[in-house]
Amino acid sequence: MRAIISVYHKEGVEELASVLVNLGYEIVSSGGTAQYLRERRIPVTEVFEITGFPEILGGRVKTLHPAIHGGILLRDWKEEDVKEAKSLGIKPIQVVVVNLYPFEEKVKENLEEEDLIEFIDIGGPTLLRAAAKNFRRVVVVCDPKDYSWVASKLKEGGLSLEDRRWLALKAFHYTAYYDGVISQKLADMWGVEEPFEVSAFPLRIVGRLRYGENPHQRGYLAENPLEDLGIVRARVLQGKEMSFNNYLDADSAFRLVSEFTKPACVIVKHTNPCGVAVGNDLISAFEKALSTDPQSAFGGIVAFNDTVKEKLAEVLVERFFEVIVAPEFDDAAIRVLARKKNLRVVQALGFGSWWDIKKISGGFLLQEEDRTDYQDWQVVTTRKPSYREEEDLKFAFKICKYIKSNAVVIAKDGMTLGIGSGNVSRVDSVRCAIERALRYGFDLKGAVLASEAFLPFRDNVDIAAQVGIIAIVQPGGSVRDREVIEACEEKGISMVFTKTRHFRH
Ligand code: 93A
Repeated sequence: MRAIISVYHKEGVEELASVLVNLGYEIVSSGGTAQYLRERRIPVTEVFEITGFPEILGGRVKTLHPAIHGGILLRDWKEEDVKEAKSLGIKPIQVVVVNLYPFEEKVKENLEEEDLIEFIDIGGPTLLRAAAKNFRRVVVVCDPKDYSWVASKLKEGGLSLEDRRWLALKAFHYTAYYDGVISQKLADMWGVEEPFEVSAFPLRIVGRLRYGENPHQRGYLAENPLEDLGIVRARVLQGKEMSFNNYLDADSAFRLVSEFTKPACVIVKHTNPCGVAVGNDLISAFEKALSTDPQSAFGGIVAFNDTVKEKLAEVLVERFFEVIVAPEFDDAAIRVLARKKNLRVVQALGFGSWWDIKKISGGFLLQEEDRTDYQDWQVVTTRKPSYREEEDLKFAFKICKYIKSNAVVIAKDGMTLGIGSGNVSRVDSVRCAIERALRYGFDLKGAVLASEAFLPFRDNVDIAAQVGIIAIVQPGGSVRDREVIEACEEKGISMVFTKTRHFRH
């Protein structure tokens, strides 16, 4: 039995090597590793003794030889392979232990290009990839953290197929990451502007945008191979080129509108909804959503959850919008919308993402998507909301999920009357929502209010009561819940706790 060990970082390898020797393995190593092990009295065969070839080109070619790679890649369940190997004197290798030249660490040392390039490992990844490819027979170890459990499994009689597969996946991941770093650093060094760095992540660039969020930022469109739907794959049926912000807003609008089963319309500006409504049909939903805040809706992104038809299209072309997004448009509607040449018409094909990824400096934050059904709603006041109020509470709370915190939604009869978004204090969001609603002449008597996170003080309730709000939904969970509930009791307001909050940062 043979094990090849060729490691740049040598710590910990001595123990693994001695376990292998005790189990009867012949250890084959490249120069430095062989010397390290020999100094620790572990018997080693040097690669050149097997290949009959010295390390050449100053170490650039050490292990790249058929005697090594044939030994790793041969399929012992295939007669031809076994025969061929035998006739050429190639012995099978069962274990491959490699860690690569530390390219990434060397980047930090600001080496000259010529010196840095020497830290691009060629033979190491080849050993790892060959061993990982032949996971059915070969154990590949690329991470010193795995030495000890691999050693104990070997002592216990060997690694399971599942273990070998896991190690193979890790090796492929390691070499992919390694090459990603090289590509990125060389691109930086050579001033190549394409974002090759994304090759290190599960993204595929599919388009270059005119610019990013602002004209001085480059912008690209990338697909996530883990998702085969979503706004990236939507069909742009007509209009000006979609911009970075158009994509962002269309995504937000379409996700929110898709939450409703009744005909619904969402109008979004800068990723925040500024009007949301459900109605008997899409036209009434649109008119209600628009009336929430017609001023903010100007130049907005409008989303529907059903087919856009001719009559609705006629209404839409009377105003200025950037994007209309819907699951379908009938032919007559498309003809009407075509009158507005610049208007982007986007057919969204749904979405299937389970992960939300946010970029922070130096990395990413990943989270599951914010999905939940509110099974835990609990009325905490003497006054119970009526059926209609309950419907509005659910409607308003759903919308909160898509609003940048702090989010406050005032609604009545399936439409938003006022939305407070992105304020850094909750009571400011309450005030904002009320002010907007009053500005457009809405009577808030009998309206409901939703807050995406708990109301920390009773002032929110007092202000809401002044304008006639009758029911409030919020997650609850503040140390002052009692004080807030008491304020509701005093004012005759119903309050519902959801126990689920919807921060959106
Ligand atoms: O220069 S290489 O790309 N050429 C090779 O054929 C080769 N084989 C193994 N580098 C190669 N290695 C790498 O050498 C291994 O990945 C490991 O990092 C290192 C171990 O060298 P040594 O045993 O001489 O310290």
